[in-house]
Amino acid sequence: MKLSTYFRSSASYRVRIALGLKGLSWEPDYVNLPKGEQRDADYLGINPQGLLPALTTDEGGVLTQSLAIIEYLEETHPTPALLPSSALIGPKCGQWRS
Ligand SMILES: N[C@@H](CCC(=O)N[C@@H](CS)C(=O)NCC(=O)O)C(=O)O
Repeated sequence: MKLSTYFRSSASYRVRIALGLKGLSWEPDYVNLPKGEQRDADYLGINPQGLLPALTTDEGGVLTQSLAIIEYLEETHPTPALLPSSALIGPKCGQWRS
């Protein structure tokens, strides 16, 4: 899978943390935000919103929005789990999402 990312993008960093915790390998697609590369036609073809991150799956699907990408990673690679399975503690972690 390929992650469109930039080192100073906090939303991309969330996804990189999840990929790292799950031990998944990924190919970087570096998009330089200060240079405005997120508005280049090539990147708008991946994410018309012009925002990072975007994940291109091995099947060629594209996901945007860091939390949606993380949910996809959790669904497709459930181990190790990112959230505790406890009925109370799992949703408590969700309280921190924004
Ligand atoms: N809610 C989105 C936020 C995406 C976002 O705002 N990304 C920033 C970088 S952290 C971006 O691409 N900014 C480029 C711009 O505003 O032109 C997510 O979680 O993925």
